[in-house]
Order: sequence, then C-alpha cells, then structure tokens
Amino acid sequence: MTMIFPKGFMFGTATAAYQIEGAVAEGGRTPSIWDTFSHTGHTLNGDTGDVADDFYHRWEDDLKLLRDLGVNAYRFSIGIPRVIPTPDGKPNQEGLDFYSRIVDRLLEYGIAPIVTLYHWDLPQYMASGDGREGGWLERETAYRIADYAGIVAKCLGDRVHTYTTLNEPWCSAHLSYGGTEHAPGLGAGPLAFRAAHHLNLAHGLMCEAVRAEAGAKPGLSVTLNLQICRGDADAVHRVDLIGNRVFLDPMLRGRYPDELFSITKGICDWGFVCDGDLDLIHQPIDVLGLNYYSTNLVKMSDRPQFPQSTEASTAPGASDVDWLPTAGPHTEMGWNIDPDALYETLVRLNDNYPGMPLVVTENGMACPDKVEVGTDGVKMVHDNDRIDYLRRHLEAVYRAIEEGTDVRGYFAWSLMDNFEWAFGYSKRFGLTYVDYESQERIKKDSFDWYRRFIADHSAR
Ligand code: IFM
Repeated sequence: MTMIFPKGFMFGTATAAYQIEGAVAEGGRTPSIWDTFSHTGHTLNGDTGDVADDFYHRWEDDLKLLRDLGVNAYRFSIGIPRVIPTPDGKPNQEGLDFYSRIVDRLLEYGIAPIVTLYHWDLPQYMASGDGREGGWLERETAYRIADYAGIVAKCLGDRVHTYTTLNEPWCSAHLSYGGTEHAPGLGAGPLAFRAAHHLNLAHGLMCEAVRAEAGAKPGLSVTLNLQICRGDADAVHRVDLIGNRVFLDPMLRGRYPDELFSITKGICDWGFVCDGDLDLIHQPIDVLGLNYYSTNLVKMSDRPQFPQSTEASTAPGASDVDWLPTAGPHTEMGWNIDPDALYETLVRLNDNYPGMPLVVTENGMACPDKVEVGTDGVKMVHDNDRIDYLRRHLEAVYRAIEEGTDVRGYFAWSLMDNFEWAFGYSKRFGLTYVDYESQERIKKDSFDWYRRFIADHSAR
C-alpha cells in the first residue's frame, strides 16, 4: 500500500535525560533517585547512568544525527536535578541554559522540540534514601514538581512545540512503589495507588504551571504506557482498571472509575484523594501520548492477592492476575511482537476518549546488535529485525489513521542505544549504535531505513 501520512505528521525519535546525558556531577547537577538506585546494586552488572552516552558533552553531534535522519520532531526529557539541584527549589541557570541551547539548535534544524518534564529522575532530596518517605508517596512532591515545570516553561517558553508532563506514570507508581524493578524499588504493593494519585495530581498542576508560564501556544500532553493485554476478559478488565484507567480516567474524564475503588477495597482506602484534586487533574490537553512495545497475556489467578506486577515471579502477594508467557517471536527484552495491538489500541482510545488526538511517543525494539566491519573498514550494524518491527508498527499506525483515528505522530525509541534502567547497558534500542568504551556512534541499517521511510511517506 502507498502510505502517505497526513500533512504535519510528526516523525521523530525519543530519548530521556538520565538514559543518555551522563555528566551526573557536572554543571551543578545533584543525584536523582536513579543515581542512588543504580549505585546500590539494583541494576544489571551494577551499571549506572554516570557516563551513559555522554550526551551532555556530545549533544551537538548527536543533534546532527537527528538532522541526518530527517525527523521533524525530537522528544527528550529535562533532567530535573540539573535544573533544580537543591531542596530550596532555586533554578540552576547552567542547567536551564543546557536545555535552552538544545531547543534553539533543534529549531535551527527545523525539528520541533517535544519536552518531557518528568522521565523518572526525581531529585534524591525529594525522597528518603530507601524511598519509604517522600517521593511520590507525598502530595508535596506534586507541588514541587509543578514549581519545577513552571521554571522550565518560563525559560523555554513557546519555543517548545509540546510539553509532556509525565512519562509512563504506570512505571513510576507500579514498578517503583508497588514493585521493586524501578527506583526507589519499594515493593509495597497497594502503595502504588497513592503514588499514582500524586502523579496524576502532578500532571494537573504541571499543566497549569506550564500554561501560566509558556502561554497557550505550546501543546500539553502526557505519555502513558498502557498495559495492553490479551487473555481472559476479567483479567484484561482488571489490568485495564489498575494499570490504565487509574491514569486515563482522572486525566481525561475527571474521575476514577468506581470499579477501581471496589476492586481495591480492603487494601487501599483512597483517603489520599482530597477535595478538588480531580478538578485539578482533569486539565485540557492537546494530545495523548502512547508508548507501545508489546502485549501481555493474562488470566485471573486463584490467589487473592494484590496488586499487579509485570513479573509473574515477584514476591508472593504481588498479583491477583497471572501473567502468562506470550507467544513469540520476542525481542531481546523478552517482549512479544504484536503490531495489531497497536492498531487496536489507537482505535479503542479514539472510541473511548473521543476527540483526543494521539501520538505514539515511543515504539521500538531491543536487538542483539553486533558491529561488523566491511572490507573498506566501514563499521555497520545490520538490524533487519528492528527494521521489520518498525515497519509493521508504522503500518499499524497508518491503518488506524486510514480508519479515522487522529494520530499526529510516531517516535522511534530510541535515537541511540542508552542506559536501559534496571537492565543497564545490556539492551540496545537505538537506531544508532553506541560503543560505550569509545563513545563512537555507528548508524545502524535501521537509521537509514527510517530516514528513507520518512522521506518516502511524508506529505509534501
Ligand atoms: O527505555 C525505556 C524508556 O525510558 C521508557 N519507555 C520504555 C523504554 C524501553 O524500555
């Protein structure tokens, strides 16, 4: 089929501050909860973001990669501890200038800056060392993050195309507080709902702060990694409530689903929801971001346990839904490949939350990439599986558009290999290979493929 995406469709790539920047103790930056987490044995091989892709020093060359790629948008996050490094909340001009220069250079290249305000690097001073206090368990965090958002919006203003409040609050609540996979790794089950509510509150407050400082021109959005499940209908519905509608409904409908309260009865009293919170959370936004990689297979468990976790094997008490092995093929993350589910999810979101434009803010594949050296000495990475994955998912997006779903953009995760959180540097998602020893960048075959795809499928 000849796919020409609608005029103005954003083709981009995405990254996040802690995953690429390094320079953790430079430019006035102080530690985040991920510095602490990674330095205390919670990541594969003890990997940390100390150096990562050294983007902090190499950003000018890395932005040239974007220009070569021909994208018209770039989604990146602001490192909060670079911008507000101390508990007094004072802005660090050096940190702000760093991001301001990036925005200017992107604009010079004709690339729309899409700024994520919270991609998991909560300043350590907002949380206790073990995560039991502070952090997203406290309302106060939502207000402090909104203050930070206002400072960024005042500085970057309407040079930014879209401000995204949160990236994947499901991870920041369920993996960070419910489970142990993400910082601070509390493993405290139902406390995840408390964190989720404060994240929702932060979303609403950040929207207000950004609008107050940057005006009405930049778009506002939030990015969710919806838990897309197949399997028995009760289990799918349960995960939908706990993992998806716990964010979607307050943000887009101004209320939590009643069923969420009933299924969490006895383990969560929701007393942390204060009068007026839902009005604050329910802000008009311009676009909803969806990060999509794979699907889960679920069935109801006999165990009367709660709440969900992505890992069927996590401690007893982790789940009352069983997460079953999915059919292959799988990516290096062990995630299945199911492009149809991307199409179905876009269509369903369009039906359930009508009038809300959508953007696929992340999609991509970890592969066991290997560098090969040609006879001419040129280094290459042949990543055909990734090309196939991207192509099939872009086709799924196009199908949804053709059938009337308002999808405004697609961002490949990621511009380059980077620190994959608890998996350290063991998983490579980039269109560009990063040799972590030398920091050399090598364009993979998928880089050239995506460049051609954009050129061939953009409306003129
Ligand atoms: O690397 C992450 C990113 O930070 C958030 N979304 C999923 C990606 C791949 O796991």
